Amino acid sequence: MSLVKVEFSEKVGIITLNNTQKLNALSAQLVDDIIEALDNFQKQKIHIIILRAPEGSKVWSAGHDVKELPSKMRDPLSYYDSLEVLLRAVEEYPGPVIAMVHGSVWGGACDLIMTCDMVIADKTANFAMTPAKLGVPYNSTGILHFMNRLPINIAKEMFFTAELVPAERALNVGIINHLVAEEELLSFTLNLAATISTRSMLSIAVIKEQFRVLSKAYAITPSAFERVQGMRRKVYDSHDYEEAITAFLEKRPANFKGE
Ligand code: KFV
Repeated sequence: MSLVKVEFSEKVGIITLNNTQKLNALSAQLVDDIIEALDNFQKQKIHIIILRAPEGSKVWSAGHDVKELPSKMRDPLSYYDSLEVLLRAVEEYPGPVIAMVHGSVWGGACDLIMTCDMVIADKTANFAMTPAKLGVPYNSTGILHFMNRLPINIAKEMFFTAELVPAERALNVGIINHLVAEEELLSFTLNLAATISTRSMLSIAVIKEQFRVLSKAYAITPSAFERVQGMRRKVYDSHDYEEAITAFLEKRPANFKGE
């Protein structure tokens, strides 16, 4: 059974993450279902996608499925990890992908909404970037998503504290485009999609691709890349990584040692 619900009109497709029992944690299966929905919409030439959770969800998505993170000694966010595959599918969709957010957004799901082209939210929305709570060495493409979207001090605060950023502040710092009343969340998002749908989709698809290519146009030497990978490895080989994942599964705070 699919973990997403799909609906569409002429140019707008809606994908609802529909695994609320698991707080829409981004498991490999949920990710596969989102990607399949995107592929089908692309074949049907649906130009604009809205990504949402079911109405009234307290949690929009709990982020990467922690139970699917490797236990130790393996990069938890490698190129083919399900979250990474999803982020690329959203970035490469040849039309706008709009995140419509009611409820809290955690970790990898926060990266997902930052990868969407726009974010519309109501006052229940809040956003936490939690790898430091789980001892996870975040990957460089993920860091870049935040650098490209937010002032660096705000991105660092999110990563270092792992605390929820409430909706009003998320608007002020640029995480979200529009903060709207709860009862207007869907109509506002559909209106925005309707406006975009009157524009040239060819032009928008090319501009979106330009933003994607140019926002990643950073040069890095092979040795710098290998150094970063080596530093990340120290983290996923560490006591702290193993301890934090175990602590999450045992529903207790992690006891970090910094090694
Ligand atoms: N992965 C797997 N299972 C999860 C999960 C997750 N991310 N988040 C919650 N669950 C499970 C949880 O273990 C429990 O399962 C059920 O969902 C309800 O969660 O088998 P169980 O015991 O029923 P509760 O009881 O924790 O729900 P609640 O008290 O309402 O709290 C909700 C929330 C979201 C505050 C809490 O579940 C939470 O803190 N979840 C983790 C959020 C998080 O830190 N996500 C980031 C994951 S790591 C990540 O995305 C990445 C990429 N990274 O680098 O770190």
